[in-house]
Amino acid sequence: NEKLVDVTVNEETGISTVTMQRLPVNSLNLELLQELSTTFDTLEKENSRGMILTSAASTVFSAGLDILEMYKPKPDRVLAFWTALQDTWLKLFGSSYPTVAAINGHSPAGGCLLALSCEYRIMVGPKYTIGLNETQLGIVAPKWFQDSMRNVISNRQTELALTTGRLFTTDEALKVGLIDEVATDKADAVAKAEKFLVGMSKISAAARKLAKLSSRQEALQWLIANRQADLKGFVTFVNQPAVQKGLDLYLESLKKKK
Ligand code: CO8
Repeated sequence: NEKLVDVTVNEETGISTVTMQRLPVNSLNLELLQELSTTFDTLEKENSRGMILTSAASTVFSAGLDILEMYKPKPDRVLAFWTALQDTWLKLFGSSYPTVAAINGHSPAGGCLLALSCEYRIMVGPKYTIGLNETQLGIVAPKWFQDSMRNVISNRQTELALTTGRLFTTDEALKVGLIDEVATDKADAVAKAEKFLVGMSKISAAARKLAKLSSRQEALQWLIANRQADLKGFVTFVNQPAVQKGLDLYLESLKKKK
């Protein structure tokens, strides 16, 4: 079994690079989410000095949730799938260790969620796009997706981005604050991420962790308190005939692009 996530640790700096490698587009299926979740557990347990999240695909960071997990879903699997997504987010968004997304390609929907959950974003420009585009697919980003964006850009910009389902180009994302830096290529993005994390290592780990978590606590607490309702809401939602029809059409449109 090929691993869907590669982890390398720089012995000198202690920084881990976590590379999603579910080609071609790192769509988040149950197995990829479980591997990410386990990886984040390990980093937490080992008191990681910092993590860079990136992609092995050449033009895509992550295409978001695997639509095939939502299309004609099997009852047990869809429960495990959404639970794994909740777990992954709780661990990444609430990690003690510092996190940077080196966004080396397109990053729609769930891909954007992963990037937003990190503390710092560096994106390769100029031709890729990032955003929570769910409304363009006729679905609504769950509250904790929205909260993740609201933790990064203003409430006003979040509402505008969510209602329009906007995908931002690298430059647009920089302008609004959705990303922090632009890079010329993946190597440049990773180098900039390392620089950010090495800078972080000069700051008290306990103080930075508390500062991070106080900014994120409300969003984390909401999901922890509402996990079951959120899960039930998702399962009910995806099983609606109109939603299934929409996913069917969307899958067709992705295929027809060719
Ligand atoms: N899931 C499953 N398969 C996918 C996905 C996906 N998200 N994205 C792409 N694929 C497949 C394509 O169908 C294609 O398959 P095939 O080779 O069999 O035809 C293959 O991956 C390659 O895709 P492309 O040819 O489109 O690759 P490109 O490099 O041209 O484009 C993109 C890459 C830009 C990422 C493009 O594939 C794309 O836009 N994908 C869809 C992205 C998207 O809209 N994702 C949204 C998923 S929904 C989500 O994440 C949050 C939902 C929250 C649910 C809330 C409910 C309450």
